Amino acid sequence: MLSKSPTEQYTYVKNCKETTFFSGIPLVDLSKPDAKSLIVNACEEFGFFKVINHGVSMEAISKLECEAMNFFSLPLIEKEKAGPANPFGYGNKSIGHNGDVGWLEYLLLSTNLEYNSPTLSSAFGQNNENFRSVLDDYMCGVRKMACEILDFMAEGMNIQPKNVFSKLLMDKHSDSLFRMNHYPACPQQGDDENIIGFGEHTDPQIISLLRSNNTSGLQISLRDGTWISVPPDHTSFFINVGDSLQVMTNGRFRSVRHRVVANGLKSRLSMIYFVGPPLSEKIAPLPSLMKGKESLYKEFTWFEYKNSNYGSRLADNRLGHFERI
Ligand code: GA4
Repeated sequence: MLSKSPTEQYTYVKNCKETTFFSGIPLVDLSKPDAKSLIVNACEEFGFFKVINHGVSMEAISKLECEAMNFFSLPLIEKEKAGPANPFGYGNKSIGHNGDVGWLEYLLLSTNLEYNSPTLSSAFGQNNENFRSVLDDYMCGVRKMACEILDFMAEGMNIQPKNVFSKLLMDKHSDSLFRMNHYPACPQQGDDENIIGFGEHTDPQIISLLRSNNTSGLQISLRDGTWISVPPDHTSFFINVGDSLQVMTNGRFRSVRHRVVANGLKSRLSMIYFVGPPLSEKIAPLPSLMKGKESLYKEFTWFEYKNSNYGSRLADNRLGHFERI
């Protein structure tokens, strides 16, 4: 159960009837020769796509899902031993440091497991070694898929070398994160309004790779601002373009605004790998994509992005600081 406090202010969104499942989400089969061009088109139009034949074994996925559910089923007092999520650990309802609240609990981790706090390990008790190895297996599989997708993006845009993006993930200083979100079923869900599980935002990183159980809730915003619901699919991964990739492609790829609404009947569990660059990496449009075009952004390091956005609210436009007017 989530802990409750009377002062909590959840956000609600209108449960518009048009927000039925959208059938037009781009689907990419990574084993097919058209994967590169489909990925580029999807990133330009939606900043979002679904991937099948991703190479991550269902066994690795199920084992981690099982570990996560065991953790989230613990009494709150036990889970809180792994908190707060500052910067890494267990968090409950509160997101970031500026008053954002959602109907969820979560674990936020560095993909570099040494950077996580000892309290996190202790929360997994004697099972810690098993948790680590299950998490490692899953992250290895997802990292491999992420590399393949990032190389396909570069090849699809004729950028050389093809590892321009994937080298940032392979760098030992890559500032990548892993997040497991648990959204309990929300009995207070109204007929006309939905409680927000995770408020609308864009991801700051390069790409994010999300896998969830079969519970709905994820919504993305289209170019015209319409919100559409993503049909859940526990066998596939969903890929988001983040702010950093929008900048590196000088706006050609779109960092997708997305959110999660709570489900009245079923709990949702999602696991997201956020591919981040090293802190010292300069984020700027790639010269090969400029061809005489003006850069839409001032150059910044990933550290500067994080630093200037530490105080932001979830829904803020974090690239605003770096846009050229
Ligand atoms: C959104 C994407 C990832 O979940 C995250 C989030 C981070 C956090 O939960 O601490 C942030 C949010 C996210 C962007 C703005 C700041 C930082 C909460 C928040 C209000 C882990 C990330 O990297 O950026």
